[in-house]
Amino acid sequence: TVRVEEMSRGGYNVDYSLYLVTDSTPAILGDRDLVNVVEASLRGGVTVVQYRDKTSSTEHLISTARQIHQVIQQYRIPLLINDRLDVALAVGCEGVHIGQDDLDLLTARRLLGDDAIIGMTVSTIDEAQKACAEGANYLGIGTMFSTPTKVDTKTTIGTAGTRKVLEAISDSGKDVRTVCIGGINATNIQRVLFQSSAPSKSLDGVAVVSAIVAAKDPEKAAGDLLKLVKNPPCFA
Ligand code: TZP
Ligand code: MG
Repeated sequence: TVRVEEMSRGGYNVDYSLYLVTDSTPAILGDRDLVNVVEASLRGGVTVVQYRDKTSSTEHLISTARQIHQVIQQYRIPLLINDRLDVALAVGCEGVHIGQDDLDLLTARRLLGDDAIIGMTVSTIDEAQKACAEGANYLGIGTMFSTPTKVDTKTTIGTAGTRKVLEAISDSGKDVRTVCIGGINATNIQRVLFQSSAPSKSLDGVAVVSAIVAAKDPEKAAGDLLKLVKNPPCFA
């Protein structure tokens, strides 16, 4: 597999501005083809893709991840797999995203190696500090707002909670990247970025599912979101 230079060393140079998390359920994907939707979002400008599919067979996960990886390499951006290290290893993609209930970070690092990108979902300061100490490359902080996309969310932390997590990790001494996730769309994305960022540490980007995957035109949706992330307004 070709690991482009920008993605080595745990993805140090990865642009996290607009992080797409996929969803294959009919409620969000509809009857469209996931690989086509991902391709459209790449043309629109997403900067990271996480393949997240909680229901398909291992065989389907591996074949879909291979197809996405094939496409994404032309854009020189990373493909990460949700939960499934076995799928990431089988495909030879750039890394994984794990949650608090998945395989632990130190084990994931041992299995995937130093060059892999390993991200973790955190919703509290304790979880964030632990993930930093254990060498997460980035944190997915959330759930920001309640969202029909993930109904098993226990707590929503809002912009104030996200900001507290950012403040707490700003002195961890680790160069960890951060994105927020949950209920973020074109209407609230700029306010979310502005209100969540602490003086000592800003978010590096925003992760979305339905704002792109459920959009009528995923390419345009991604392009519009990217513009909003890259052109922060002045709220003062
Ligand atoms: N983790 C926390 S919220 C969420 C995940 C995977 C889903 C976010 O979906 P959406 O459609 O962007 O609100
Ligand atoms: Mg998980």
